[in-house]
This record gives sequence, structure tokens and C-alpha cells, in this order.
Amino acid sequence: MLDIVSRFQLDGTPIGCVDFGSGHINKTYLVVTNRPHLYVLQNVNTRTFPDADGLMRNVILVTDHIREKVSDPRQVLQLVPTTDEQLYILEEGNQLWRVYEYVTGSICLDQVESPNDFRQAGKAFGSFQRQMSDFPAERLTEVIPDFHHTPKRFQAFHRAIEADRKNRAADVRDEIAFFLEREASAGKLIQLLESGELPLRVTHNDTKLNNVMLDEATREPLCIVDLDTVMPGLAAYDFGDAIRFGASEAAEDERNLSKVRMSLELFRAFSEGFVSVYADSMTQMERDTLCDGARLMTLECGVRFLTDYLQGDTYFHITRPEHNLDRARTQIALVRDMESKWREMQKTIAEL
Ligand code: GN1
Ligand code: MG
Repeated sequence: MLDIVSRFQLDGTPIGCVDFGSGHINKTYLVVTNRPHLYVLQNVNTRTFPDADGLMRNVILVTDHIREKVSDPRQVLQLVPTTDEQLYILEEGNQLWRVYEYVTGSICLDQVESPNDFRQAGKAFGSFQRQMSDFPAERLTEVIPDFHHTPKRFQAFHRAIEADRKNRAADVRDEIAFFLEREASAGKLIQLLESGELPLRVTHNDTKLNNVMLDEATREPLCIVDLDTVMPGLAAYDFGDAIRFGASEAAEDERNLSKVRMSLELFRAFSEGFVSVYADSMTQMERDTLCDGARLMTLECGVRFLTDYLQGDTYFHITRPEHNLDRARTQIALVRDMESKWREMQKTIAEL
């Protein structure tokens, strides 16, 4: 690893490389040097992102665009060039390596410590959408086509059930039934997009709380990370995926399902933050479908986890045998909880 890292223009000599972060797709390391200067090294998963150049072009376009709009360099990810002045290394076998400046004085959270943290995350993702609102979406490569096309995620789910490669379907009959009972509602956002009732935006598409760096002193947002899935999308995707992950009172892989609930207090906090910076840019239909985004992103993620479980865990990194099943079950619990809190969720948005 130090071999790779020393091909980038670092301040100091790299002396260590340790696992970092909690992503399910890429491998991320913190690089320590003999100077007080930290870096983040990533080996991007090119099975998930086969178009490595397209992906890096997106990252460069997006970070350059945001850099024009911010005052503090910590407010946007900064790629570190290689010794031959490239912004990434792409080697044989489609091995993609890149290094970012570590965002000094920042923290990122896997779970909120207070509603205020989540309000700040709402501001961060709302600002990201606002910053990207004057960027021509067609310049971005669609690195994973149909990423949030929920009906197509269901089609893949059906194929996994039919193939049942690992003979797991019989044991998860109830979970499968839960999703299939809701399949009819999966196309709501896509249909509104196709009919022109919802506008296409540049969205982040993976708005987990741990993709926001907060200032460790003020707890205010510094920057958004994990730009690999920035693509044309819907405002409701970013709002919804953030609620799915961050408004849950438990971890995404919690096994004690009685702990898994969507907190209305956290839902309100995020909504306040998001709407406070982004409301002016949103259409009425976008506002009206934010709650649908929360429910559909959770349903979709659950379907993806269960699909991966049925296929033998080939997509999301796992650290225990039933990890993806546990994740699918938390998403089921969250969807159920959202359905029971639907009126309050909608009332919250209407009030804001
Ligand atoms: C993956 O890379 P990471 O862990 O931030 C996934 C998201 C899922 C998320 C579930 C490219 O995100 O779509 O919502 O796991 N990213 C990709 O935790 O598939
Ligand atoms: Mg991530």
C-alpha cells in the first residue's frame, strides 16, 4: 500500500496506512506521514464502477464546480495529484487508486449524537444540491445506470428469487413477501419523473450521514464526501436516503429489531436543515414527494440487501454470514415504522 501511496505528491513520507471509514463498496485507508498531514487513500471498487475514467471525470467536474463557490478549502474534497501530475492511478485489471486531502478538524458520524447533528447534515445535503443546481446534468456520466430506479431494483430481486443460487429463499419467505406486497408502489417517483411532473437534478444519491464531514468544534457542515454516485436524479432520493440511514434510532445492521425505529424528532431536524437551504429551489411536487423519497429509498435499499443475500453476498461488503439479511430486516422495520408515522411525517414537511 505504501508503494501506491508514494506515487502521489504527499507532504512528507508516508509511514502508515490504516483501514478507515465504514463504506460497503470501496476500500478506504487513512495515510499517516512523518509530517502532521493526513491523507485518505481509496481503492475504488471497479466491479461496482466499471467506468473508472467516467467516474473520476464526474468527481473532478463536481469538486471543481463546488470549489468555485466556497471560501474554506475544507468545504470541498481535494484530490492529490500523482508524481506524474495525474489525479488518479488506473492500473491493469482496472485497479483505481486516488488520494484525497484529509479534511482537517472534521468528524463523520455513523449515528447522530444529537438532533442538531442531523439538522446540520440536512443543511449539508441541501447546500450540495443548491451548489450543483446550475451544473448541466448531461455533462455527468451515469456511472451506475438506473441506480435509484426502484422498479428495476425489484426486477433484479425477482431474478434473484427465481435463481435462488444459495437456496436461501425458503428461509426468508416473510421478508420476500414484505417487499413484494409493496412492489406496486415502487414506481411512484419514476412515473412522476417520466411524466415531467418532477424535475431531474444533479443529486448525490448516497446521502448517508457518514458521507458528511462536520467541523469537530462547531459541528457545522464542512463538506460532502463519497461523490462516486453523483448523477442526475431526484431531490427526493437525496432527502430520502438521508432519512433512511440517519433518522433511524439504530444502526443499519442492528439485530435487535425492537430498537429500529424512525425517529420523528430526527426526521424533523433533517427536514428543517434541508428545507432551510433548499426550499426556494424546490417545486411544489418536489416538496410533496419528500416523504415518498424516504419510504422508497428505504424499501429500495432493503430490496437491494435482500437481493444480495439471495445472490450470495457479492455486492455489499459483509463481516458476518447473515449481514445482508440483517440489513434487509432493519430496512423492513423502518419502512413499517414510516408507514405508521406517515401522517406525522407529511405534517412536518407541510409545516416547514
Ligand atoms: C453503499 O459506499 P457506501 O457504503 O457509502 C451503496 C449505497 C447504499 C449503501 C447502504 C455504490 O454505500 O447505494 O445505500 O451502501 N453504494 C453503492 O449502506 O451501491
Ligand atoms: Mg459512503
